[in-house]
Amino acid sequence: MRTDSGIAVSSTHYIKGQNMSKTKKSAKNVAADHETGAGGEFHQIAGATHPQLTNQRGLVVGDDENSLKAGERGPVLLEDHLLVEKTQHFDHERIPERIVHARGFGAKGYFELTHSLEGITKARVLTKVGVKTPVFTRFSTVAGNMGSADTARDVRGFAVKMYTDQGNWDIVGNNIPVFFIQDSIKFTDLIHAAKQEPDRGFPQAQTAHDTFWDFVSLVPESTHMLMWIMSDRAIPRSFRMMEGFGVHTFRLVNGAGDSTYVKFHWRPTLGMASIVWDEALKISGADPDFHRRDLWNAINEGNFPEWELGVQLFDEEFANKFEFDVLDATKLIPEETIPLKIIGRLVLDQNVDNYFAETEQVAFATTDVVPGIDFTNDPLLQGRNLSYIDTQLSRLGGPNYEQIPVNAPRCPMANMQRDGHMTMIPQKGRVSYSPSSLEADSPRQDPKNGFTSFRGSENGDKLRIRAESFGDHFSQALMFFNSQTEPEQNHIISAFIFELSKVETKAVRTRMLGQLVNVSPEIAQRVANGLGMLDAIKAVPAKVPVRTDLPTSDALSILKKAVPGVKTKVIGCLVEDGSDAKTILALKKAVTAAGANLKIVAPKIGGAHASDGTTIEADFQLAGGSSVLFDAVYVLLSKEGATKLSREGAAVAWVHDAFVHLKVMGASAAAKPLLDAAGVIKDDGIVIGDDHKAYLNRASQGRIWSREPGVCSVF
Ligand code: HDE
Repeated sequence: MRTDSGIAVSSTHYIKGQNMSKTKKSAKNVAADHETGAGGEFHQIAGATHPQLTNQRGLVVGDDENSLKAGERGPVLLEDHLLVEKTQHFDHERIPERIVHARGFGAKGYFELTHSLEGITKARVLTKVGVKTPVFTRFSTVAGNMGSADTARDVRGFAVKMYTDQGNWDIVGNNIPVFFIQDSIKFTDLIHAAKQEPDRGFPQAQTAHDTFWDFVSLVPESTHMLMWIMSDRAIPRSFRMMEGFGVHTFRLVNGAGDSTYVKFHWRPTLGMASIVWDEALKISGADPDFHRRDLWNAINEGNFPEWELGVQLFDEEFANKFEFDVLDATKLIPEETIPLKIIGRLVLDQNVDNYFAETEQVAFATTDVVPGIDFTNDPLLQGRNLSYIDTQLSRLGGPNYEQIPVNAPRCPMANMQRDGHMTMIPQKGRVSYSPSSLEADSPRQDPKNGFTSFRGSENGDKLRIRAESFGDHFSQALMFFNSQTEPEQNHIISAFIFELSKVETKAVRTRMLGQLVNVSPEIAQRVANGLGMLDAIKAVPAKVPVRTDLPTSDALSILKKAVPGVKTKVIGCLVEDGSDAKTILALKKAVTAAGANLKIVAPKIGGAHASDGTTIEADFQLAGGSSVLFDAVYVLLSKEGATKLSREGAAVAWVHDAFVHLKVMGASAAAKPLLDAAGVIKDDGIVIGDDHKAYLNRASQGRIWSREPGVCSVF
C-alpha cells in the first residue's frame, strides 16, 4: 500500500481513503451481490472495499477487460505489457507433478507433546511437554495423476512436516505400516509397473492392470503389502479416519549418544472407517474430490481432525530376538508384541490459503530430521534419503525451494549456501565460506547442540545382496488376513478378484494365484473361484514357507478398532413435495445434537414443498447427491412422493445403493413404495418411523455387515 506520502508499506494497494481492516472483513464471504460497473465490463461487490488490482510489479491496472489495440477493431499491440505479463504468467503456472503421490491435499495445525521421551531422545519436540509445534500435513494417493479421483484403491500418503525450534522434522509416512519392496533399487520398477502403462498412457490411478500384477506376482516380498492394499485400508472413508505410519524403524538418540529403535504411528481419535468398493467406484464419479472436500469442510466447520502420536520403542536385544528383521519394511511389529506408547497429538485446525503455494510446493524429505532422531540401515529408507531432495530439485526448479514459505524452517537459519535460481532470502555479509575470520557474526558449527549422526559401527564386504533375514514373505501376510473380521476378509478376496479380473494376460493371473497358495491354499482357492479359474491353481515355489503359528493381532483390523458414533458423519435425507415438515425439523435437531450433519436431497435444487406449505431447502439435487456421498440415509416421503419417485431411476438407485452399501436407513412409513421399488428388505439396519434416537443409535454402530452376503456374492 502506498500512503498519501507515497511510502510503500506493503505490496497490496488499497483504493485510496478506504480502511484496511474494513477491507479484510468485507472481503470475506461476501455474498456475490454485484454492482455492475459502467459499460458492464467489471463488477464491484456491493459494500465491499476492493484492493486495487496490480500487475506483478505493483502497477495499478486501469483496464483488465480489454487488450491494447491499434484502432477499435485493429490488431493487438506487442506494447501491451499487461497482456504479455498476464499471459506469460499463465503459460508458466504449472510445475511437474510429483512422480508419485501427485494427488494430495494439505492442511495446517500443530503437534503437542503430552508425554516426554526425556532420556530416550534429545529432540526437544519429543521432550518438552505442552509445546505446540506448528505442522503442515499432506495426504495423498500414490499412483494417480494430480487430476485423478480421491477414492482410488491405493495407499494414502500421510506426510507431516513439523517446524520444530531445532529445524524441520518430516515423518513422510503412509496409512499402511508396511511397503511393497525391501530395497530401494526396486522402487522405480514398482512405480513403473503401477502407474499408467507407458505405451498407452492408461489406466491411471489404479493397480488393476497387467503391468502391476505382472511385477508383484514376480516379487513375492510384495505379498504382505498386497493383503493391505486389497483390504479396506486402501479405500478410507476420510483422511480424518485413517491411521498413519512412519513404516521404517528409525532411531531416537539421547544426549549420551545411546540409541533406541522407534516406529511411529498416528492414530485418529475418530477411529478408522472405510467405504465399500462399489461405493468407491461410484464416488469417483459422484465426487472425485470426496476426501479433500471432507477435510476442507470439517476444518472449516471447526471439527478439527486429531491423531494421537504413538511410538513403539525397542532395543537391540529385542531387534535380535524378534522373528523378523526390524530393517525390513515389508514387516511390522504387532502392537500386541510392543504396545504403543502415546506421546502426543496432532491437530489440523487450518485449511491452506492457497493450494499451489502450500500443498503443491510443500517438499517433504526423510532426511529432514532434528538432533535426537536418526536413521537405521533399512535399505528402503536409505534409498529414500537420496530421492526426496533430488526430486524437489526438478519439481520445484532449483536448490532454493527450502526458502518457499511452506518449506522454510521457523527457527533461525544461516549457512554458507548462496545464490541459485529464485534466491529469496538476502543472506547478509562478505563471508560465505568457512573457516573465516572477517566477521564476528558469521555462522559457526555447534558440536554440542548440532546434529551428530548416531555412532553405529559398520563393517563388512561390499555386496549386492538381500539379507537372509528378509526372506520370509508370506507369514505376516497370513497373519494380517487371519487378524481380520469375516467381512474384512471377504473384501480382501473380492478385491483380488476385481483386480485380477482386469488383468488381460491369463498367465499373470495364474502366477498370482500361485503366489497366494504360499500364503494360504484357502485364500488362493477363494480368489480362483471368484475368477472362475479353479483349474489354474499351481503353487509357485516359496523359498521360505509360510508360518501358520503367528498369533493374530486385533490392531490390524479396522472393524475391531472402530470407534462407535456419528460425530462429523453425514446423513443424507431424501425429500420430495409433501414430505412431513415436523419430521424433518425433528430429524435435523436429533442429527445436529449427535454432532452429525444432515444434508437434504431433493429432485429440484430449489427445494421441495413440505406438507405444511413451507419450503425445504435442498443441499443436493437428486442426480448430483447420490447416496454414496453419505454415511447413513433417511427416506422421508409422503405416499404420493414415494410413488412418484419409485418411477424415477435416480431415486430408486439412491435407495438401492444405500441398501447394498450396507447403510443404516431410516424411512417414513409412507416411503414404502420407493423402498419396495429399490428392493429393500427389512433388517435391523432399517428403522421405519419417527424414532430418530433409535435410528441414530443404529447408525452410530456403523454398517450392517450381516446384510452383505444377501446383496453380493461372497467367494
Ligand atoms: Fe516416497 N517418494 N519413496 N515413500 N513418498 C515421494 O517425493 C521414494 C516410500 C511418501 O505429500 C517423492 O516429494 C522412494 C515409502 C509420501 O509431498 C519421491 C521410495 C513411503 C510421499 C519418493 C519411496 C513413502 C512420497 C515424490 C523407496 C511410506 C508424498 C514426490 C525407496 C513410508 C509426500 C516427492 C508429499 C513422495 C521417493 C517409498 C511415502 C520420488 C525412492 C516406503 C507420503 O521422492
